[in-house]
Amino acid sequence: MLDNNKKGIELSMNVVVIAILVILVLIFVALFFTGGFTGLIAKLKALVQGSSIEIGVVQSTCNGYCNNFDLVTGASSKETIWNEYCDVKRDIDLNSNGKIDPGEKKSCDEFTTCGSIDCNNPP
Ligand SMILES: [Ca+2]
Repeated sequence: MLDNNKKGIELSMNVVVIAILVILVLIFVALFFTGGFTGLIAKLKALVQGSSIEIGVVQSTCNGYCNNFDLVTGASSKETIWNEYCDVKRDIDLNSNGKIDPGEKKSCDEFTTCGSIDCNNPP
């Protein structure tokens, strides 16, 4: 009696696992045909590489540098932040097509404003 119950539970577990797999496959097929696949790959790549191409995320990174510039003391720290803000080109998916097109590499000062960092004046 108890054994029968156990088998029933194992069976329904299998059904649940298979159902989840089928749903995943369907999602992949749907993405493939809607062209969302390339976007997804680009996003996964960005996730793995630790760099984001979402403009909102890059913006908050840049704003973080902006806020930290006034907080840090020491010339070398200020210089590092200045470089990150003014010099480093970041991948930003401006037209949200999931990949970096020509002209979508920008430094922070090209798409955010920062009162405390003057890119014409290195520290
Ligand atoms: Ca793009």
